[in-house]
Amino acid sequence: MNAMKKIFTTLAVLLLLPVMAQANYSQRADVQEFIDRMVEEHDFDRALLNQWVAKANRLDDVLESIARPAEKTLTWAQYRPIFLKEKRIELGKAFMQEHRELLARAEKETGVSQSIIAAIIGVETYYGRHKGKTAVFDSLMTLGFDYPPRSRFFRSELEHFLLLAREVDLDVSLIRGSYAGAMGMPQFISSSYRAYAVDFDGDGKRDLWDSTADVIGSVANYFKKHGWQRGGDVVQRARVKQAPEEVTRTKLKPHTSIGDFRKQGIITDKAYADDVMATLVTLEGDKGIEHWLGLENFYVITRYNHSALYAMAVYELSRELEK
Ligand SMILES: [Ca+2]
Repeated sequence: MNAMKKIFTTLAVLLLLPVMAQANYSQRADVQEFIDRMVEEHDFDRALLNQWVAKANRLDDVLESIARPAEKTLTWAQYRPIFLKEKRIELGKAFMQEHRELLARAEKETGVSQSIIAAIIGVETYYGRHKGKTAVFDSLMTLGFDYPPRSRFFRSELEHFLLLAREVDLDVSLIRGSYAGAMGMPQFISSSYRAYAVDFDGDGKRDLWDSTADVIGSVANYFKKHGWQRGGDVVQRARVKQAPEEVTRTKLKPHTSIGDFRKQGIITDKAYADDVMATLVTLEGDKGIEHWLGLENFYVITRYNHSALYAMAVYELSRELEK
């Protein structure tokens, strides 16, 4: 009797496993409300939405990743070597050489430096080599409906993703990307893809997977639309006569004039007009604390990824690519 019971229990567990992998999103009232809205506001087919949702998986590794992004857990000394490796620099120089005409045209039209465009693509996906393996629909369902701290944002991205799929003809169930739903060579999230991607090779499609031209044009357009200043600096190393009273978290947006920083004993070798705005960037480097002044273009890079470390990595890689 006990043996039989054990067999039945084992069988029940085996049968339940596939069910447990499914999240049963279809049964949930908040998911049904979302479907109602997609049908009413955007004229989606309810049966099709229900089909997708019924097959959606809850991805626990996505929930783990979102809770500890590298930018929030690493110091500059730990973060920098990930992106400033010899191989990434070498491949970046080859990328710039191969696509020099497209990069030159993008810079001419938008003012965004060629090396910054290449560095972004290098940091995001190793120049298109690592575009992400997570099913975007599953990750956005998971984050939209099982991650309360940012459910509003990710439900909105899910809405954009479905609209994008309709606009540029993507298969919702096949598209893969990062754990947070970033896609293609430049890792655009759905709302950015819809708002900033451009058709730079003129074939009538905005393809951020297979058209390097569209990718280069779209990254440049993203920066232009976020206020990139042609020829403007990103950051300058600063010397600090007396250490600031407290090391505060870096504010990404320039908030203090260079003149006021000078009065506080924070100076750069390069001379700027007193009224140029900057932000103090304090980093834990491998040789101790580093101080930098971030200018407007530093802030623009953080519109791509809201992190001072990210902007510094893109900047330093871009400098290497110019050598
Ligand atoms: Ca195109």
